[in-house]
Amino acid sequence: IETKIPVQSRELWNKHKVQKFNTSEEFEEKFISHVEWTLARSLYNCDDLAAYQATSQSVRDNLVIDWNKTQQRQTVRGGKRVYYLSLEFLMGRALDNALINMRTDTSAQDVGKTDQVLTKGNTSREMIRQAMKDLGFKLEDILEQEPDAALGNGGLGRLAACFVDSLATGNFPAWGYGLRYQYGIFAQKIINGYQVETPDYWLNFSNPWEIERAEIQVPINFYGYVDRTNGEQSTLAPSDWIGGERVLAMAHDMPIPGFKTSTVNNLRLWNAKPTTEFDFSKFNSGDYKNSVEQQQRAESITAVLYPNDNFEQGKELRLKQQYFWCAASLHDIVRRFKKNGRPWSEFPDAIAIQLNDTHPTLAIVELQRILVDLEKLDWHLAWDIVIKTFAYTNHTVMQEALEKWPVGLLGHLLPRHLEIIFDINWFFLQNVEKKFPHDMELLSRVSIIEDASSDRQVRMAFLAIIGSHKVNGVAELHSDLIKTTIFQDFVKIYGANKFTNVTNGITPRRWLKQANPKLAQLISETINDPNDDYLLDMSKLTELSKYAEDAGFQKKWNDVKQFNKLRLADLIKRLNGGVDVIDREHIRNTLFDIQVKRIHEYKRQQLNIFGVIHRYLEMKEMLQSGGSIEEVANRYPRKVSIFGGKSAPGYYMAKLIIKLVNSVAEVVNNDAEIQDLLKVYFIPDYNVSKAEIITPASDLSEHISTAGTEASGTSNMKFVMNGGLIIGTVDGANVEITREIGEDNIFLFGNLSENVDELRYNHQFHNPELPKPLKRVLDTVESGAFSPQNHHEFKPLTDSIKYHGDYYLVSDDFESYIATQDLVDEVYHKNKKEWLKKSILSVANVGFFSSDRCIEEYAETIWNAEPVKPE
Ligand code: CR1
Repeated sequence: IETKIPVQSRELWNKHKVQKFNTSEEFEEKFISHVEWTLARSLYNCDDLAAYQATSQSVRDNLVIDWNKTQQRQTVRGGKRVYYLSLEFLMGRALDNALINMRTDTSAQDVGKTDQVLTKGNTSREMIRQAMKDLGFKLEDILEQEPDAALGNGGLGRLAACFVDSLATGNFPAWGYGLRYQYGIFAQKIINGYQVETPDYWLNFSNPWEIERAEIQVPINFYGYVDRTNGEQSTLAPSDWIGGERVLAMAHDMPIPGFKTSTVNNLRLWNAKPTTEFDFSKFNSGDYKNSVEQQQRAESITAVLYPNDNFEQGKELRLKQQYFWCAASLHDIVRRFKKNGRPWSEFPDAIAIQLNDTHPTLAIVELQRILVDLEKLDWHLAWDIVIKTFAYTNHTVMQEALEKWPVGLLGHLLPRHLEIIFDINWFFLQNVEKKFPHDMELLSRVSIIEDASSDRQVRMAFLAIIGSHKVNGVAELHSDLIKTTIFQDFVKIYGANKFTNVTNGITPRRWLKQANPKLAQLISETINDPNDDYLLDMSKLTELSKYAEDAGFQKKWNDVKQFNKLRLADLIKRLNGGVDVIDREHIRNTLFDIQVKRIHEYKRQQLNIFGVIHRYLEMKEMLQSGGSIEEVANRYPRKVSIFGGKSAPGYYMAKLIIKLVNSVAEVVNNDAEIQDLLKVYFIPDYNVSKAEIITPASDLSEHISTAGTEASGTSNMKFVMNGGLIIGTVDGANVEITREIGEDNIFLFGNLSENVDELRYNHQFHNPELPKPLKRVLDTVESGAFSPQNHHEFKPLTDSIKYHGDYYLVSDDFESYIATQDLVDEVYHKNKKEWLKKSILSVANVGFFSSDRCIEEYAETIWNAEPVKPE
């Protein structure tokens, strides 16, 4: 590798080579020097926050050493690099994860000899817990100081976070590229039962996990015009884009440690800042203040994450974010490639770029622009390189989430890119015309430019398909659906091989080892895997099947669950102002029924809460008709129904669902007659770190989307990995979960996706009668039982089912849902052994859903990339 240090000086460099800390003593020394030098504090004013900062800085120092070595190794070996472009990375906290993943240079046996505290394959974490204790701190309290890096909305962003973990663990030379938003997803407060958004200024206390790369600043242009005064008329020829506004993209790097490997990869996040250039001609002296203000505007580009999940708003600033990020990332990728001096034709052998949904589709256009306008490649040679480089993952079939940008807006912001898009479209339509002559309908259906008479729009998904060599969905059902619905015509044009499936996965390091240390310990003891190798090879979990019916093992298994339920009960008490919601005495016989995810009509939290209301009404009716509380408890045994999740700030119906849950909680939780047999609680501000407490505590979790609407879901996998059972529809990855763990171990209900169209049609034209139990629920809601001040409060919710076509088919699935909930009660309360057996078998067979498997599939079938392993 190149260096400017003369040969005779290198010895000195090597003599003073930095070292990782390997023992607790070395860690303590580091910690204290960071307290003193980095934080300018001391023994006398080091609080938990300072201790968190100093610990993180120390751990980061270790990671940086491996980070540097990893980058050098990857450069020297020159394998294919993978770039994962995602507008969202929902990372959560970094410290605990780093402690689990981090390697020190001392092997377990060496440390053992010097009497260090060591347990089961978790060297650095246990070592640091002890060292922190010796220094006067409690590791758990220190970890709590870290704010979540919440740079994402939901599943799509968390998937990207799991992927970077698995990429590093699998030793792939892979970087993530994203934006460094100053404000992540808003913090959710619940006031009078309603969601209120407050800003998440997560960088408040500075972020020890980021390395500011002040030297990496990429100029990014917007607006302006295209110049072809060199006599060229064709838009296919190299053209000059004279930008009208310029900002700088500055890199911030986050080290991503792999598990049980010294590979540390990079997550590069871009921050927008003003340029230091100054256009004197535009400003006379009097305009000085205005010109500074205009420069200041640059920062707004990366100020805030758009808080929508599965919904696109079409705002100009969002398009600016997308281009800013694509242009900066591609500039960086191309610069790195050019250092090798390889010919352009080898670009796709050196680089694979994965597009996480259509948000980075402009990267396709930007690469074409770089190759044609700046590198002067022939249009068609360039386009061939582009297609071979990119691949696109689709994450949704929901119409309102499919990105389209008005031609006018795109052309104003990015005039040259619009020309290129038109040319891409022209060549594409030529080919279609050749293959299917005179099929005008087809041409207009597949055109990148949607030609609605009033405003023309650029269809980003079509552009992404045309500019990629592979397109994948995120679960089998979803990948089949995109081929038969939204992308049907493209299957006809390209053939089915361009379309493939990679079922989503989750990282077992965070979602099992970190979130559920008790279960992880029980597993490693039981399958005799003291070094936690199962976290890399999840097929080892099948060993657990042997003990599925073993009474002694079942007891241990159940004890872990009870521990985790108590942990959640504590969290809920804290969030509830110190007042307990859950009766701890009966916690062993209380079914924890949890639905946590973004609030969305398609995810059907309304179905869940209507089910709760139904249960409550049934209980009340039994009592009123003379039943005893014992009889009620026998029919409707103890249950706590837990909700959590954020609504998009502008999503009225979702916000109303939150209010309904809280209003029902108010009534049910205060009804002395039912004696704590039913409780309802909405956990405010659901996020990654709360998910780590919530997920291990579920007995049952709900994944009940209208069939065909949830592309995959990933929390379903997390709950199963933690021994929770699922009630769910035949949708997304529920289908493969059923296949893997066995249909006896999951509670499926509801209509199938192939019947959805017919059912919707039926609602539209025949207005079918509501099932009786649902009618009673809706009548009760409309009577004001949960909104005594305002009987009409929830009318939009009941109306959408009664009068507006029940688009999400709540009425069609309601009876099947409550019947299945009865079955759940039956097994949980009358046959606990059976329940525990199901729980154990679920975990035993969950291995397929490790994101490591997922990344291997991408590497093999889409990227053609290989690991670069440390020696
Ligand atoms: C889907 O709704 C899926 C994640 C990750 C979401 C969810 O079912 O698990 O993606 N889609 O693949 C999305 O955010 C924009 O689309």
